[in-house]
Amino acid sequence: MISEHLAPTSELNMNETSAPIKTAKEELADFVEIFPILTNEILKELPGMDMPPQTIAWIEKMINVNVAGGKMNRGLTVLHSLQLLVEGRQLSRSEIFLANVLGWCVEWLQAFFLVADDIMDQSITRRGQPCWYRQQNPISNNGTTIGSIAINDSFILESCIYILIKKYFRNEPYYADILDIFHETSYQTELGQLLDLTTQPNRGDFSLFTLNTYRRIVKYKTAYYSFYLPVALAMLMAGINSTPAFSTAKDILLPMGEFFQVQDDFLDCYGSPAVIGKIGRDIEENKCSWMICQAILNGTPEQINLLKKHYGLDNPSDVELVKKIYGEIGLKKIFKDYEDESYAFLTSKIKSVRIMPQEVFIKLLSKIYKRDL
Ligand code: DMA
Ligand code: MG
Ligand code: MG
Ligand code: MG
Repeated sequence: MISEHLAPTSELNMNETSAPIKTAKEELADFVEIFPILTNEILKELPGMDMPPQTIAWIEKMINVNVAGGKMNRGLTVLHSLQLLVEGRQLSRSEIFLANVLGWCVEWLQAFFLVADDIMDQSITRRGQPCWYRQQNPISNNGTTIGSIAINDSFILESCIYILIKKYFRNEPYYADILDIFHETSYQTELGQLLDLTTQPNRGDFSLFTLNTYRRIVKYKTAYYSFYLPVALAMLMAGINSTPAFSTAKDILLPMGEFFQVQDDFLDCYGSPAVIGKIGRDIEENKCSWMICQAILNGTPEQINLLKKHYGLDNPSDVELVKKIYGEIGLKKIFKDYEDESYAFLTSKIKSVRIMPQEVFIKLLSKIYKRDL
């Protein structure tokens, strides 16, 4: 068992990371390498459950399309955090493998949410290809799409998490804790998606588009699963069981997740689809995005009235007008200032951490600061 670290860490230094045991490239290769092993764990149960070959092929394709091919930041964070939590001690091969299995479970969880999110957001592309629900149904002989079968596929992706956790962690002392945290995080994310989807229906009514509403949405829909979950899993693996350590982690990782979703909203408007792999739809979908909240806070009454008329319409000329007003209000500059402020805020918060290595948080922040995808 890895002992819980509670000693003060050295002065924060952005250029100083603990000696890498493997290069980032090798770490990524290790992570990617186990994906087919995990997929096979899922698939090999299916013949014994009397599933026909075409069903098994469906699930294989569905997993490959939706779980693989992302940035894998969330997945890699489990190993990176565990490595920093044990402070210099070299992890065993089996610890590395298990951390990466949990990392892939986070990626599976993300796939489960994204397949459903793209249906609910009526999105077009994801990771540079049509969203799963828009892809050709491989079984159909008349060109129909996967469509609403994707709803059930998202449930299957969720179930895979528990098959994998059971297979690899059943005998670990923290088995129940990781089950709990996956269940709790799923619920939090689902609540976030509900908040997101229920601020969307009343076009032309900006009364819900406030920063307070926004912050609640993104804490639940993004921050818990994307930032708190991977680090908390590493903490559980490291044998940390003090409530204050988890509270400290949450206190930093939830604001970091909020910052990440603000970037996502900015990129939805100004990111390049070729780079981010998805086509923005927040304006068309009348989303309570950070962009519209800031436009309302910074625009003139005339600009806000124009936005009320044109925001939330699935029509290129309305979208263009909204973006023109965003330009007039100077949202790019407002975002840049926000990014700098958030970075300073998070860095100073991290500097006050004593209960666990600050590097866990610095590493994550450095992965997302000034990202363009
Ligand atoms: C993402 O919100 C939240 C979840 C739970 C997937 P989003 O719809 O802004 O994400 P994306 O821009 O990737 O569709
Ligand atoms: Mg979406
Ligand atoms: Mg969404
Ligand atoms: Mg988005």
